[in-house]
Amino acid sequence: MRIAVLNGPNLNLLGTREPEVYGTETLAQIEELVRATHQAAGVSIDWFQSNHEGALVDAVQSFADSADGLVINAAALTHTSVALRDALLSVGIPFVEVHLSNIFAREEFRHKSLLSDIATGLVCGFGSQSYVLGTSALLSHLKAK
Ligand code: CA2
Repeated sequence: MRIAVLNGPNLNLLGTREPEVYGTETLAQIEELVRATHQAAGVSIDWFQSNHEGALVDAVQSFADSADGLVINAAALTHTSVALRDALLSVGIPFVEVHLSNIFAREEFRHKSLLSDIATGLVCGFGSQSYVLGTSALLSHLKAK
């Protein structure tokens, strides 16, 4: 099984600022946690982060024929990006939306996601565990198919 985990703008800053909202772990530490979680099962994981919308669209397209599923924390693009939504629709592979914070308990503009209604599922509010839960749920979903 091969999955890709895609991360959007500013997530490269994790662990350096706003620890009260996003925790103290860096994105590299979250990547290690996710890799360690699925290592024994022999899951292949591609990990990607970009601050650029087009680069994320390119990444989604690039995994169309090579990944069984995607996990995506699109960060602020979650709330704005029709391009990312269209890319995810066009590749047609299952994806799980994840967020560190509970987007529904924050400012109103974060309550709307352009991705949730086309996602297989959504995990938010559990910090780095959102990634562990999201990747685990995606793998269970893919195995059951
Ligand atoms: O909770 C999440 O995972 C978010 O996707 C994070 C995004 C935010 O725009 C979404 O509404 C919810 C923000 C990512 C920015 O990450 C930072 C990390 C450290 C310091 C500053 C920003």
